Amino acid sequence: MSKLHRFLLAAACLFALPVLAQAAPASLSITHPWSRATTMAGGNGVVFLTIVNAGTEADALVAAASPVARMVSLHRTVMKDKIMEMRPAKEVAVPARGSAVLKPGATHIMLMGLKAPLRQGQTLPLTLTFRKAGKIEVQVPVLSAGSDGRE
Ligand SMILES: [Cu+2]
Repeated sequence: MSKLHRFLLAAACLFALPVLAQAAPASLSITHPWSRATTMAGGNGVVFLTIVNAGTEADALVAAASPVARMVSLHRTVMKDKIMEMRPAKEVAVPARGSAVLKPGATHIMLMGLKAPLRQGQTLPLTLTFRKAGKIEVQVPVLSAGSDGRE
């Protein structure tokens, strides 16, 4: 192999990498992410969003992380004796050619132990980990404390 060939191969690899990285998570997209403002540091925050799967294979959200909280958990809300309770969810299923809606009163992402209060108007970075699609980064707008997500 000539020196020129080696150089061309190396150059081709350099250019090929970003293209591959973009092509991987194409079937999943995140729409309408939002969070609510909080009043105190050390409290908990919540994130809602919709995961749309345009692909023909089912996937699942298995973890979430954000630098704004000490721990991030997947939660679901259940009614027990007419009282709303939150339970950890191992994963959130995303059906093939379907979607998973995380919304108030149902499945949500809990930001446990906020390092600073979430302020209306800021955005927080969130990394979602899917079993098949891997990691997807989302920027989550923080709405008012009492928001229902429609503002
Ligand atoms: Cu919760």
